[in-house]
Amino acid sequence: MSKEYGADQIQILEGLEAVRKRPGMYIGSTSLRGLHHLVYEIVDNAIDEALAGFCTEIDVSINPDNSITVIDNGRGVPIEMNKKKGISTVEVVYTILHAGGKFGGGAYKVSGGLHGVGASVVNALSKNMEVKVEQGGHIYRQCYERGKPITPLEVIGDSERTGTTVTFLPDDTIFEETVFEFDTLKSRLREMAFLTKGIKIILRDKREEEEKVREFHYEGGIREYVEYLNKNKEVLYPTVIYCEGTINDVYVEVAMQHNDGYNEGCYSFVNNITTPEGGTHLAGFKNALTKTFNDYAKAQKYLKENEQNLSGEDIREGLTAIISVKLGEPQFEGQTKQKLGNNEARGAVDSIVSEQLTYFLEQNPSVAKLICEKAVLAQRARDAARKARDLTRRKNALDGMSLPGKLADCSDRDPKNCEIYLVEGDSAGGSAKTARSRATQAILPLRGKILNVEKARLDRILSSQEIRAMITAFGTGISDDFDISKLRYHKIIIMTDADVDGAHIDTLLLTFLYRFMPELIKQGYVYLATPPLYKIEKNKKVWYAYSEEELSGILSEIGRDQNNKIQRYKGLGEMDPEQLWETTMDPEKRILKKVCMNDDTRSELDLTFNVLMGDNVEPRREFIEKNAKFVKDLDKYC
Ligand code: 0RA
Repeated sequence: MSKEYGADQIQILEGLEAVRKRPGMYIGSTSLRGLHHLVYEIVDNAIDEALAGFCTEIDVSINPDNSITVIDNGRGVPIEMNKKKGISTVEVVYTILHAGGKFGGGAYKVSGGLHGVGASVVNALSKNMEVKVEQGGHIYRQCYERGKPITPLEVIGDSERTGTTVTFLPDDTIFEETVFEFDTLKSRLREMAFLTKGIKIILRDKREEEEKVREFHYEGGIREYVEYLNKNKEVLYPTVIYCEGTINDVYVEVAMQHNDGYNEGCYSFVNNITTPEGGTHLAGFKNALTKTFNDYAKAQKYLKENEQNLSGEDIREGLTAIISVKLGEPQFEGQTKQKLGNNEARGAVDSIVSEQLTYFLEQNPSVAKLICEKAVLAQRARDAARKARDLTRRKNALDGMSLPGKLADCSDRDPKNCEIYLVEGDSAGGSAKTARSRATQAILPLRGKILNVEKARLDRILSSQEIRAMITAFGTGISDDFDISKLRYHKIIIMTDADVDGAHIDTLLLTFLYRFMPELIKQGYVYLATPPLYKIEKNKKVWYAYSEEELSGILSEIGRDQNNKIQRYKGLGEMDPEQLWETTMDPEKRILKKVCMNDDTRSELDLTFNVLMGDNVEPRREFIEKNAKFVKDLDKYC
């Protein structure tokens, strides 16, 4: 062994050690999120090979032991000796920490995960990993344990095809959880496929007897992404507007289409990674859109010279858009490093969108007219809403905190101790008021179904009694005025009947919170109460069952006999205050479900709410039956 080789070897080991010591620095976290990140990192490498023009298909399997196999049909990682390091390129790629960007002086690498850390990090955090390369008629293989090679790269057979196959088993001494979620991988791989037009990505779950397979392949790329996001909406015009180009080494792609709704859904990406906080690329897009439409609307007299300009929000009302840029050295800013900082991206997106959108509007005057008219209506509604909001603000200022009349507030003033129950119906609300623990539990009864905020403009939303009552009770204000430090309760608990109507009210309330106070959900302040489905009585003893399984469990325990009295609760109203307290409100005994969301899948979540709240009845029913996936069970959460 040469001295130099030894020194390199030490450096490699130190690198792997650093990753294992501080995994969070490299993959964000060791929770479920970090676990899934390992897969994206390996798939990113194959995507790079696709962007370089050599790979058309990526096959991802969750194996029965929760290891992952990623197969691509690219050129195969080079097996040749790396002169500088004295080891094969395969070993370089999978054992040496890369700062991101290029390695081996090879092709322009544009993807590369949240931190662009590469495959060696995945290897370091895996109990074992196997890399197979098919190239030049042979199959080569190297195996690793916790990032260290345990075999040389060796020929193990012949093959006609080319490509790379990576199998890894995440290290259970590092990750808190090691069971992959099919749906999480499905959403991200679908997104990757939309963002890389032409690529075919296949996901297989081999953990069950019957293999589950999903295939994602979009020749239209982000154009099809926009169609997908609008699929449960009425679109305003059939074409997806598309702009594409490269300026100053920034490759820009934008696709957009309006629907007849009022929400804005602009999703931005850098090198296939979502940027929930936006940044220069998104700013460039918004600037171009606002400027181009105002110029056009004035030229065509949809807006008179003396009228106020359309605001960006007016033009983006009901807009679904994907803004995707690819560039060599992305700079991420902000607290969570999710905001693009490169100034060249702003200019590139702005110029490309301004030029191509202007051309599109000239070529498609009927589409242009529809958008301008919608924006002018939005402008008027916004003026009306502003007046309504000013009114509520002034009221608050005059009355101090004028709380809604129907609210039975708690006496404790420390939000950390306080909870508010949003209760379906006045009668259940009455029982809850009697049952509650007055010091810490506030009750706000809501009458019937609240307004569906997916289908109304802000002025109407703010004129709804129930919604105004919630806003004032919470104390935070909404949208731009939202201030979480003013939140009056650290638990907002939705309590509805355990039936389809109750589930519908849950989703109406969650939609309202998600659209106007998403921070409440993000920070984990929102919960669903779980009332029991059955009451079982035998010899003066009482049990409650919260599911069918629980009922049969209890019955088999106490024995099925004639003296059992089984009552099926159809609604909260059937319980007296004491029962309601005991089963659903007592912090010692109740079950609360925490409502969760995560920035990674915002477009999926928006889509979920469209499905729930849009015009299509069928998918909505399906969703309610399958139960909300953004709800996590916190068993016997207190
Ligand atoms: C050509 C050169 C290099 C790597 C690859 C192809 C390649 C890497 C991966 C990873 C997964 N699948 C792959 N297929 C091909 C060397 C690295 C470079 O210089 O970019």
